[in-house]
Amino acid sequence: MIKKFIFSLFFILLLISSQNVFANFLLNSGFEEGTWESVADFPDDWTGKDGAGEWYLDWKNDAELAHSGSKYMSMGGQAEAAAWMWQRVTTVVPDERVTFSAWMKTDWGTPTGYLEINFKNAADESIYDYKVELFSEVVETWTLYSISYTAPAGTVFTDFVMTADGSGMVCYDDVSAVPEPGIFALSGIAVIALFLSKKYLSA
Ligand SMILES: [Ca+2]
Repeated sequence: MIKKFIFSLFFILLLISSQNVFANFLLNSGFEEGTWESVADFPDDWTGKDGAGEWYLDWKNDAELAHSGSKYMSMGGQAEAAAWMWQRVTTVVPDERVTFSAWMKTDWGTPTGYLEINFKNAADESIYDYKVELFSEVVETWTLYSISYTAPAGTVFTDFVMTADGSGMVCYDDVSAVPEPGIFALSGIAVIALFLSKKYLSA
């Protein structure tokens, strides 16, 4: 019976973990999809500030240098120029805590790298912009950075933003935005476990 209980619990946990609760909100999170002919092209599903000038958003294609696959983003510029790109999702709900992560390093120079979660209302106005400076120095190897914040009341749109400024370029690859398993999900698992333990252990 114990065996059966453990099997059932395992199956339920598997079922829960396969649901949206733990899924990445972001599409094309490794920047591999899209038509690439030069660094001036742009990966599918992302929007960015791009154009001529002292700042750059380069979609690089080099399997030796990418964190995964062959493509990654390199952004920043000269002097205090800033560059950023983002993906908007509508799947984050108020009171949900989300973690935004990215593998980052510097391409050249000593730029400042940021991750930012901009929570917006139905009118596309920012309710709260959580922007965190992660480094302002040379980062030679791919390093995983994460920030977490709880979506405020009224959140309808959530923009997950990668930003770089200062002097130099920051590389980004394999980004993710995942909800933390909330109290509701955890208590659900506890209730199921209790139910199964009563059912099987008392049998
Ligand atoms: Ca990649």
